[in-house]
Amino acid sequence: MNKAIDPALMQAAESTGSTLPASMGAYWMPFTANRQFKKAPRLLAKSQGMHYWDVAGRQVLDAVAGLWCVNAGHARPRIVQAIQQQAAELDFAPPFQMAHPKAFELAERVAQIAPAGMGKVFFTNSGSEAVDTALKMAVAYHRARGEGTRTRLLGRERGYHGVNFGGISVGGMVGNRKTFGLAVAGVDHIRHTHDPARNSFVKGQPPHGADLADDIEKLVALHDASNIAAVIVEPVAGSTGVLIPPVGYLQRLRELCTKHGILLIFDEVITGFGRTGAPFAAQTFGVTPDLITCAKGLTNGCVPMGAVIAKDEIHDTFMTGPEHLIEFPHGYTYSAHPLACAAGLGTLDTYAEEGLLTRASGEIAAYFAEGVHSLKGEPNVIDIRNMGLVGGIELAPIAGEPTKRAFSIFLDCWDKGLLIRTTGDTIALSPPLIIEKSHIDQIIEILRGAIRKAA
Ligand code: PXG
Ligand code: PLP
Repeated sequence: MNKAIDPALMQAAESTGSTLPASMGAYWMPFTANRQFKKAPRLLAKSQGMHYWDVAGRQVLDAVAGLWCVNAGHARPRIVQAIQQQAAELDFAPPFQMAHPKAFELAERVAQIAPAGMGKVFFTNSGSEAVDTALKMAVAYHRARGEGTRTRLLGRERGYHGVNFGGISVGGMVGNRKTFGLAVAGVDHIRHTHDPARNSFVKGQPPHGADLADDIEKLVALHDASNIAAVIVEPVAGSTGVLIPPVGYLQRLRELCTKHGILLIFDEVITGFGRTGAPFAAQTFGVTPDLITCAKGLTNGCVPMGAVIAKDEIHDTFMTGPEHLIEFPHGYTYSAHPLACAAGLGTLDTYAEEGLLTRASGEIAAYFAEGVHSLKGEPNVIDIRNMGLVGGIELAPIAGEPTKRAFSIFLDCWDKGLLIRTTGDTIALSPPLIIEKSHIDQIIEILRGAIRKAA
């Protein structure tokens, strides 16, 4: 297919000085209905603060921080400058048996805001790579300490851990798994915590479901703890539709992992960098895992980067044996890329200067929660969930056509100048942490109209 751009869009773009591609045929788009999209493309041209502009010059309010990543808002000067300067100064540095100063600096800065005792940072280029790195680290750690039989991995139903083979194996979103064969062997899943019958329309953490963590005991009884390396969960599940952990659930997971010598991995790709009101959700919920995976907000989404943050003890376990040998045979060509490190430092400076990493625990989050929950009672709204600056609005699906209602709301919002995200029939909101009350009012008003229209 070598599809030309719609002439009307072409004309609108020309009037704003945007250059459109001559053809849309070659680009195979990720997680997109390619043929549908290319018939009516949504093309972005510019971003600033809380907004995007499309190629026709239309302003769009960004209620999802791009894709849960632009936590400090768009085109922030410190980050822009850092990237520009870095590109001119040192474009690439080989990461194996070589390094550059900013890699060490960024690792220190990340360790400073991580939970106490989690002082070691391994860089990747995405959340998916961070997840696969953490899973390999867990298995290798047990082997390094003489428990090489601990190779099994546990995930959770409805989990999203990126798209690489390790990530989809521990992940629990059937659409992302079912078409890709066997993937990684030796994986089991504990039950998810979504329980609308008992927990619907609860603000913040739902009261029921801590006992679901006890599924770990069942799997230990089945396989024996001596065969289990790690369990990975998102503290707040994002991609699957914003699932908030029940009161006591994460604490219970921690207890059981400690009891059985299983590593606890928090996948904080979405929750990391201030989304829940603290630098990491581990701090929001007062539960320290053994490994944290993160990405997105690490560089404000400006340059691809992810990381695994490890407990000192895990790192130190690898640092034995002859010093000339590579302790962890793993890494990416672009691990700790200079542009990403520069962007990360500019990002952390911006977060610190503006107090953004704790802003989602304050007044603005309370206002956001009120706004989101004010949609209760609108047609087809069957549940509303929130935490920090994350909101999930679940809709009753159109009979026999799941996802269609939510997607029609997405399209309607886009037409009205609002970018939201939908997954299944849940609308997810995760605005930049710089959001003000007037933006929240605007988001809720447009969304309310679109929900009514889709009834
Ligand atoms: N883990 C979690 C918890 C994530 O949310 C990843 C891993 C993978 O990160 P990368 O950088 O490889 O994409 C993510 C990514 C959505 C959506 O619609 C969310 C993500 C990705 C795509 C769509 O909510 N999160
Ligand atoms: N495939 C080939 C043939 C390679 O040489 C490399 C890296 O050198 C890779 C894959 C991995 O690429 P990356 O390090 O960017 O993940």
